[in-house]
Amino acid sequence: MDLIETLNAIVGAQHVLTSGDLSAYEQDWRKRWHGKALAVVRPATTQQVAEVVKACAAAKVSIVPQGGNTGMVVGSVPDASGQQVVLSLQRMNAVRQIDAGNMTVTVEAGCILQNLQDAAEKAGFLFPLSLAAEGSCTIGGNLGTNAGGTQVLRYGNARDLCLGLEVVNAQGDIWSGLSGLRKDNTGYDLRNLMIGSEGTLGIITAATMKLYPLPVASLTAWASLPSLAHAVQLLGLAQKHLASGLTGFEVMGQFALSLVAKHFPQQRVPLWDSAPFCVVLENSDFESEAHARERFDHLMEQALDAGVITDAVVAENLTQAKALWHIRECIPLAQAEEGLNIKHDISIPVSRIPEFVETTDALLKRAIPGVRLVNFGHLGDGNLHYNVQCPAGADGKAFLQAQEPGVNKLVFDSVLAHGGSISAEHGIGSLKRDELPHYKSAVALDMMRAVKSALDPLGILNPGRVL
Ligand code: FAD
Ligand code: 2HG
Ligand code: ZN
Repeated sequence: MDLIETLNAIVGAQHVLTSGDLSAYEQDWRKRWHGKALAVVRPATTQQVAEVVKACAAAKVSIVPQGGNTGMVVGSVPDASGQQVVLSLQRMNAVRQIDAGNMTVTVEAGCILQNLQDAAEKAGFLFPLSLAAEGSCTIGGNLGTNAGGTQVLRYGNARDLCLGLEVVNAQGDIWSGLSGLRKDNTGYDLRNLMIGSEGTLGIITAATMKLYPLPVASLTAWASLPSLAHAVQLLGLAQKHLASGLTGFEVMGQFALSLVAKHFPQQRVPLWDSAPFCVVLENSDFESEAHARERFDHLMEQALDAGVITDAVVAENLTQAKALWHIRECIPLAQAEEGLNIKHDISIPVSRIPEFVETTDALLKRAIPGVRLVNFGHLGDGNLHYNVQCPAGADGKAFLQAQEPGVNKLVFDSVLAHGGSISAEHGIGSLKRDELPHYKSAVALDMMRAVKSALDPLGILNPGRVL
């Protein structure tokens, strides 16, 4: 039997896609890469995933695990050879169990993040991982990339929310590690090795994740600020006044907001044209709405009096709060509408972010007259999206071709000089693979290669990604 026939026998021929329009599986979200798959295989059970891996290993055919295909670093699409199998987890989307007493949920890898949030809420809990792609990204992809998003400041990233995994390894064996344990010191931490490995060490088929109490009230405010340094000051004030009630703190540069105003005019972006930066912040309260409002109003008054912010609006109700967050979440979409751009998802100590931006902006503007800089992101986590858009009227594709390597070197060298990391939450994929050796120590890379060859000696799991 050839491989396709074997795969048909395992998952059913209707779930082995080899013809028709497969672009949803073969092209990345940003449309930067168009690959060609030997087949897209859609198993329904962990057992089927294991059999698919065994069949591919026997045929020496490599596998690209895929969830919602919303990744930002070209990690979930096949190469152009037409020889890789895309293993889509989308049909494995069940919420298997909610353990209310243990405050955990066990969920299959293909479950869409928003569906998991909804299931948790229905059971009276909060599942806090939250990102703009939550309507289509999956929990398997979130763990594969160790996704961050807008609540990391309070609840941590995908890794921090995970207690256990079920994984099919490169040999096609199933590791059942779906523990809901908060403590387990029985040797090497395989769970943490898998999380963030971008499909290169194993295929996550299910996970046990932490749940939290739902806050009684959540308030959102939007403030304008004279500079990024003032945003860092506001963060300090908010942490002091709200403590663990501060559940979100996002910064947005004026040009980033102007793109939302331009491409989504139906959204009314507050205060953007009056200041170089705006911040959206969230206060979650476990006492009452009145308590939340009192603390929030006090914070805003203090910030205004101290000249840290120039103006502010506090959402009156949930609809207004959602509208404010929606503006922030629209920035990547508005940037995509504006055209191709060079993305940098960087991590810098919060205290050094203003200096990083000032220095790097100046270097880029000198190197590329007219360049447009899109700054926004998770300031509370020291995670900035520092994206470079071509000069107005220039062709995005030609700009990328001519400038991408030079721009990356300039930005990443500056990140290194400011004690940062070239990937905060999106991962390495194939987009940043060749940059990694310049910014990660040779010793660390050697250890990573040793892990990869020990767990996947044939190199069949997502080759060419990360390493
Ligand atoms: P995919 O894109 O399908 O895969 C991503 C990687 O994980 C690939 O390497 C893939 O091989 C691997 N993978 C997928 N499933 C599995 C599995 N079951 N087992 C092992 N490996 C697997 N990311 C953030 O961190 N924070 C944000 O705020 C954020 N905002 C975004 C906003 C928009 C509009 C978009 C389009 C993307 C955003 N992202 C963000 C990036 C992306 O949504 C995340 O990386 C997300 O975690 C990817 O999930 P996915 O299911 O789409 O994974
Ligand atoms: C976000 O925070 C995402 O919105 C996407 O991580 C970032 O588009 C980007 O650069
Ligand atoms: Zn982000």
